[in-house]
Amino acid sequence: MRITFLRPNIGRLASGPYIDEGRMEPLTLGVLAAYTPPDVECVLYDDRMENIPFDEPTDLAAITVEIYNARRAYEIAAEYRRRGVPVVMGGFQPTLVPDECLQHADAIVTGDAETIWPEVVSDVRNAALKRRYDGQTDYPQPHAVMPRRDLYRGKGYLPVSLVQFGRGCRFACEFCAISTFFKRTQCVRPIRDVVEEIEKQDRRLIFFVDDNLVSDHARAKELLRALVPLKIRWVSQGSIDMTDDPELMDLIEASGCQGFVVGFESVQQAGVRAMRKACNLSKKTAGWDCYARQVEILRKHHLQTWAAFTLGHDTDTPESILDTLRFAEEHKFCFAAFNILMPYPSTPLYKRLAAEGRLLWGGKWWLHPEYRFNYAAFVPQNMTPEELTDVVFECRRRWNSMGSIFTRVWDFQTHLNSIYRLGTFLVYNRLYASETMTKHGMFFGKNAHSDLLQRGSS
Ligand code: B12
Ligand code: SF4
Repeated sequence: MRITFLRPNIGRLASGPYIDEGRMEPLTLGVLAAYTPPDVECVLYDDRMENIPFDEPTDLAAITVEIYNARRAYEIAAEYRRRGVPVVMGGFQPTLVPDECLQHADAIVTGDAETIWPEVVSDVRNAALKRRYDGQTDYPQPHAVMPRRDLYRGKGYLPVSLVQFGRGCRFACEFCAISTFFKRTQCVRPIRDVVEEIEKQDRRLIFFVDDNLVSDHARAKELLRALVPLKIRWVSQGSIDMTDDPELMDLIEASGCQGFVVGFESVQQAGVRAMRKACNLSKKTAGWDCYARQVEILRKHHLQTWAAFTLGHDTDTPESILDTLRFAEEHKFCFAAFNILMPYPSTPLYKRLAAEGRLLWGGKWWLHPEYRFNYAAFVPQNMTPEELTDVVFECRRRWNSMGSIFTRVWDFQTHLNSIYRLGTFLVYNRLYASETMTKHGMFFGKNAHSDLLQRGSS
């Protein structure tokens, strides 16, 4: 028996195909392959940079689907199903929008799949595949199973190993798909499993793909203490309330952290309150200092912060969005993501905007043939959708200019603290700047004329 694991690309540029130059190893598929019975042959194709050999014989196409690659995933599924190969989909889209995915797949798996995946494979073997499987695990990668990293070889991924400590987050930000998917909880692996996995790595640079590594400070500290002797460098995602805990910050630095993706989201206190981002409203700061105290603590620990913003909240105006750019430049962050606020299905934000009649693109922007990456997908309160798209693009354009990169590098606490950090700043700023500008306005899917929206909404 053979299973073909697939990671779909997002889409295509107006001028031709899009190849993701900053692609990372698809940990999801390496984990699934590891839970596949050993007598099954596993092959992996990554649509982000290689052609999928649809005619190669296989017994099952297993596709990981998130909202941005859903359109392309459905095209890939159609190719396999036309050839009589059953298709199973799993990931965020099948979990949060199951009915839509069921129209394009023979079966879906919702939630975490490690425990249920062997049953799916067995059902395929016995030609008894069910339509829906609801997965659940107490924690990621149970029984210390290690991802099949051999499947990544020769595919040109960035030289960083993806590892997970946990999944989920305890906060409840209005717009967040994580909070909806994991129901405001975080589950973590036994620390000895994480340490063992890192020790088996050739690489010393680790990306913990956790949604919020510091969701639970006490658990995070246990992990960090175990990381100190490993002498690795690592990056992850984390909420800014980490800066309220000096012991945690010391351990973060001592264990080799290079920086976090931090969701600042907005520079307006009213906006942060309205989106219910509790972790950004520090009780230790008297009044609103616009993260000044927290950023200083991150800098003191030499962290190269990737600041993430969601722009277009009801409190935002074009001017307040440009203030976000000024804030990011003033603090000389290493990287920044100026994201338009996106209504992800099943989130409280999506439901509210739908109830207020403010969703664009028929409410299914991810399927619309004319929707383009980084365009507004709802009617903002204080500007037109076009103005929102334009002002966010303006932030990206200015942030990624050579002038901005040159100005931001001058921070001896962070980017100029070591040759390694300077290298990170220069190499990845160039890469991300080029990727960000290339991807802007790309179309979803590969085929301009497929009628997925009609089918998706029927
Ligand atoms: C790491 C990561 C990235 C990395 C890329 C990783 C890579 N290999 O290329 C980076 C930082 C580059 C990135 C980029 C983006 N990401 Co991202 N990313 C993640 C993150 C944090 C972890 C993914 C991961 O590896 N998890 C570990 C694996 C083991 O878990 P898993 O993927 O959930 O898979 C399990 C189950 O879901 C299920 N499953 C998943 N697929 C399948 C398939 C089958 C067949 C089966 C049976 C089961 C199954 O089984 C697995 C084991 O239990 C997720 C959040 C998350 N918790 O998953 C967001 C997430 C997937 N990303 C998201 C987004 C929006 C993006 C971007 C679009 C951001 C942007 N605006 O540019 C981009 C572009 C993504 C793209 N399509 O190319 C969203 C998607 C939202 C949604 N509703 O779908 C998520 C959920 C984060 C969020 N805050 O909402 N991302
Ligand atoms: S802190 Fe981050 S991961 Fe947690 S709910 Fe808010 S946006 Fe989502």
